[in-house]
Amino acid sequence: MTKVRLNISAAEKNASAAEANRKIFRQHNVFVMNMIGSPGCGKTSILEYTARHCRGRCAVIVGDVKTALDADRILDCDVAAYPVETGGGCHLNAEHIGTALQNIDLPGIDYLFIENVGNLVCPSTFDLGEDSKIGVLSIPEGDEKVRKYPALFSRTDIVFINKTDLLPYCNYDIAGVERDCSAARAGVRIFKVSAATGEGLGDWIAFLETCQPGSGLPA
Ligand SMILES: Nc1nc2c(ncn2[C@@H]2O[C@H](COP(=O)(O)OP(=O)(O)OP(=O)(O)O)[C@@H](O)[C@H]2O)c(=O)[nH]1
Ligand SMILES: [Mg+2]
Repeated sequence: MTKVRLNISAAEKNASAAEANRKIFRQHNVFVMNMIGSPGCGKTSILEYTARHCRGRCAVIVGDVKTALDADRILDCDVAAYPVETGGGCHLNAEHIGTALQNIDLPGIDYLFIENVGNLVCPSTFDLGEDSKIGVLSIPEGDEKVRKYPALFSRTDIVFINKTDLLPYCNYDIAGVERDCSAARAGVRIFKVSAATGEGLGDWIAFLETCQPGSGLPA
């Protein structure tokens, strides 16, 4: 007797949609980064700076529970932005990305940035088909977040420590956070930045230029 399995788990469904996305990204030689951090840590602000730099070579998918406010901020930078409203969902999944891809001019871009829903937990374990996950921390959140949210920071190739302009007003052990990031993921690249002043973002852009589509992060 042949058994036919009628239902697949949500995890299996996501894994196969992520694999399909990855295939499309490889086909078009697009480098894809999935940005994850708390609500308000500065994801859109960093992406506005990045988008202005990569104008004409990038697109941004912006996930939010409700509204297209952040996607509009990217559009104001003259860069293609695709809002995904999860309608209550606390993270993007690979199917959201697959649907958004149908509208994106992939042959015309080198970089695709994904801003996930503001959350340090749920987006961590959902593969979207990306090349790299980016974690975003910000100074006023407190300096223990990397230790508290290991599922995310064990998967991030790149971490931003944002809002460095607020360091004088917060008791934040930035060297300790850098050590925590490296302990959570060996070889992680850390960028200490202020999206408000632009401090540190030049180093990020220089690094981004070395990320060749299709060949992953530089060694
Ligand atoms: N002082 C300071 N404020 C910043 C910095 N970066 C962002 N902000 C402010 O922080 C607030 C949130 O920034 P966003 O870029 O919207 O943060 P986000 O992570 O995209 O937020 P969600 O999409 O809601 O999760 C805004 O008022 C920004 O102006 C920074 O480097 N320094
Ligand atoms: Mg945002």
